[in-house]
Amino acid sequence: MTGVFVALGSNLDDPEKQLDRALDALSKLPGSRLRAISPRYWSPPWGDPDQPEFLNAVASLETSLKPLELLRLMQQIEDRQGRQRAEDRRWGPRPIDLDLLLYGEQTIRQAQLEVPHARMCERAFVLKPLADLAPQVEVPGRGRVEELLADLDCSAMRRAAKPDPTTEPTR
Ligand code: A4P
Ligand code: MG
Repeated sequence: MTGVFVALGSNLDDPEKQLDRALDALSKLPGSRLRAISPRYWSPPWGDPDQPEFLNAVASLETSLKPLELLRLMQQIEDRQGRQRAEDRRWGPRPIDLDLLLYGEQTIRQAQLEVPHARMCERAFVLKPLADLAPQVEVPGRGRVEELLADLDCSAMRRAAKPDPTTEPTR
């Protein structure tokens, strides 16, 4: 089994429910176990300002799936939740976005999959919930999560009222 971290983001069609649904689907992935879920945070849209705020969280899993198998199943979850892939609008609104942040300590550079996720270290809405779960974890080639987060501005992020994290932090 390999420890992996998945980022969840939603800004359409009831984001709280979208995250609930995606987390339920992640908990049912074959050969995998959902270990922990971070608190959720609201933040202004990054990259493309003309859209609603996002709700973000990070999930920690253990899996025996290979990286590309896991990515394919994550994309199935996005498709089931009505994700439309607008080719003309990068960083646009979506009911659910699942990004594979870290897959063990591996670095993967393939056409369909880049791990660590290419933009994760510039994004407080990714690093903050990741640091809630795993502050000491190393982003290969970049440094420890809590140190990377210290360089980012988290002032626009608001912790969602509910739900509280369901499990203990993992290291
Ligand atoms: N891909 C490569 N590496 C990965 C990976 N590690 N995880 C490929 C997931 N996918 C990966 O993804 C495009 C392609 O990336 C996939 O076909 C896959 O093979 P996508 O999900 O179809 O497209 P996307 O998500 O629109 O593109 P992108 O550039 O990944 O968008 P982002 O970076 O996810 O940005 N602001 C806030 N506050 N919170 C957000 O969550 N999200 C976005 C979306 C913009 N602004 C945001 C937020
Ligand atoms: Mg994505």
